[in-house]
Amino acid sequence: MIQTLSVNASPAEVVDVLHRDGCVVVKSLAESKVCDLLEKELAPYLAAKRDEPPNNAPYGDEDFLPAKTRRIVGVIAKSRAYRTLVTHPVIMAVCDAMLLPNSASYQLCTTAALVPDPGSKAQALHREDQLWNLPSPHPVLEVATMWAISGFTIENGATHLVPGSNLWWDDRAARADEIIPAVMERGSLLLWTDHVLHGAGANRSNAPRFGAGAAYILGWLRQEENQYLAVPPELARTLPENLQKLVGYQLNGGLGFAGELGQDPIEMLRP
Ligand SMILES: O=C(O)CCC(=O)C(=O)O
Repeated sequence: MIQTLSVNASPAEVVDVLHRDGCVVVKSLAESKVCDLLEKELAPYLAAKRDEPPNNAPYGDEDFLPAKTRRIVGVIAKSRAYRTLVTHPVIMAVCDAMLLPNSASYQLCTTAALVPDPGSKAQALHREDQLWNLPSPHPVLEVATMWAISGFTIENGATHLVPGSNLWWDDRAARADEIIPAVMERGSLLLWTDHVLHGAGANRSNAPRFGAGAAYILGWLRQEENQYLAVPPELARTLPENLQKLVGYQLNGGLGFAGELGQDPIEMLRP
């Protein structure tokens, strides 16, 4: 099963479950008005996606990018509500505990709205750490998150996860009975670590499933989404400092200087 914690759970409890199972749900963490605003802000982008392949006919048949699943990236630039969600104090505390032991800082890896429409197939199970292809076991490289902006149900394609697969060798395949849907109410948060097998479920309902994802990685890894182009300095200057840092405008030890040798890039954002 996927453990579900109450809104009052401490970050330490979340971290304990993540170390044990590799995944956990925290109930009702986002205010309804933040979910409403996110839907409103992303509505035009999602509407435009309906007209693009592979969402329009003829449908593709990709295992990793199933047809009829709309994806919006570069979400920091597109939604103020999303900026609130990605800096939620519970996520920051979990990332502090799970990522800072192996890096001086952490940063965003990807930002996405993930909307499987009715009729979308299940995504192939995969692991986030496949991006870097490091031999396992390795330290936790990434904490991934998914906010339920709609409810997540068995019917509408709740994310499938394999609890405990964070501790498996790469070649152990999941049995069908080990794959569990992360059923959660609107406003809840799913978190998982990089070695956990997971993927979007099939949407057999008659309404879209709406998830807002963000992944956080060690400060010395290459980001999957190029955040400096997704959030260029003109936009970054308008953001709070904690978000500027998460985007990547910070030093990680000796890495990432700009302007002068060793200079913290965040100084380039100051007037
Ligand atoms: O949408 C989901 O439930 C999971 C998506 C995912 O894991 C991915 O696209 O990498």
